[in-house]
Amino acid sequence: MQLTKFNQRSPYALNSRVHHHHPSFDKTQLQGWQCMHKEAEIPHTAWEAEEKRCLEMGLQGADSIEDKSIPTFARGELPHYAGINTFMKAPYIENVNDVKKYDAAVMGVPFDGGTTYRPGARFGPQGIRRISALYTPYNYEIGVDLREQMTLCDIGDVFTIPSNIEKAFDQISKATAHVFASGAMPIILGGDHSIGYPTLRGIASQTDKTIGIIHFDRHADIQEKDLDERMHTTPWFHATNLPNVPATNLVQIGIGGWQVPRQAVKEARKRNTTIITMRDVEQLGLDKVAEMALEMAWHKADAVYLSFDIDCMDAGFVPGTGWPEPGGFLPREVLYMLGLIAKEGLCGMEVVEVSPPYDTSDITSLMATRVIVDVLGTMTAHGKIGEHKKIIRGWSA
Ligand SMILES: [Mn+2]
Repeated sequence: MQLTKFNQRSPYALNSRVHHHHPSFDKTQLQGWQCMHKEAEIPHTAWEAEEKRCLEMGLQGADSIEDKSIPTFARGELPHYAGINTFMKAPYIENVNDVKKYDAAVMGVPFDGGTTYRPGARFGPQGIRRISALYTPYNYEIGVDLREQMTLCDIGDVFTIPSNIEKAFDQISKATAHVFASGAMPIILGGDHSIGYPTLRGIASQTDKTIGIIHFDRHADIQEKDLDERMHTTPWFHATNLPNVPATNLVQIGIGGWQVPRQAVKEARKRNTTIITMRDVEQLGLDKVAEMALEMAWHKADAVYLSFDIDCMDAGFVPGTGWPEPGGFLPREVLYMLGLIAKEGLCGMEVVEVSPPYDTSDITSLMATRVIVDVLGTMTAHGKIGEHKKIIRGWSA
């Protein structure tokens, strides 16, 4: 081997490499090592059942196919570019009465009649479902396989009324109440943020217990009306008027920038919600902010609902949204914080303001998918799936 003068001096040259045998170095301390070994403990039972079902329904593959688990017609998870997409190719519950058989149900709310700037969030559920097919149900770092450890279905979309906000709200509340009362945790794909009121109204109608809200957003969304209607800038005014959804349990994280209307600030002040800005997040750190948010949302509450506006992330990461605002969260910051919040349990969640017509390379829809699967993964890892059932009025398992 010929070494030039240059690479003899280079730290990358073979001769100059110094091996620092640090006495405290221990590769088993790496999360990477621990996760590698944890995977061995997760069963493959549900996967094997799916493979079997796919062969039965999709015909054994052609003779030349060496992998005998491959059917002729794509069924189930594989391949990720094929098939009819429900959320993560979860079973489609055509009969909504079957939803009770599942731990969690994805429900689309294709409504953007509450949008005051860019429309398009009515296509959010379709956009999110399409890119969600990219994912496997296993997560290396969380150490869970959703297919093996919980049951998820896709109940399809609510029949929303595009030109009538109040009728759409009534449909959304009825649908959310149905899913929640069945025992399945509602996972709601928006839709614009106006749906935050009817989704909570649906859940709150099925319990006598108190619900707190953790709300990720750049916008406060708590004024009474906007453009003379209950638009996507208003959900928390109306939700926190519900008797069992106190405003003092509303924690709003990431608020700031130039799109926070003064009437919203006035209302937040009057109702004593908790607003945490990006500056607060920078100064206090992610762990402390999550701890504070949990403390306030859960204060004398029996359950917490997560309302996640995709625009809480910096506009550069989420081009496909209704009201983009620079200066928000980085994806890995928000995903880390969601993990801290989800491990205490949630009674439902929504991801709103994904507008696929403005999206680029499905990046915004992919972020929304990621938010949902990280929450489900964390709840599964911490034994919180199904815990919300105890607040359902008249629930007996
Ligand atoms: Mn927003």
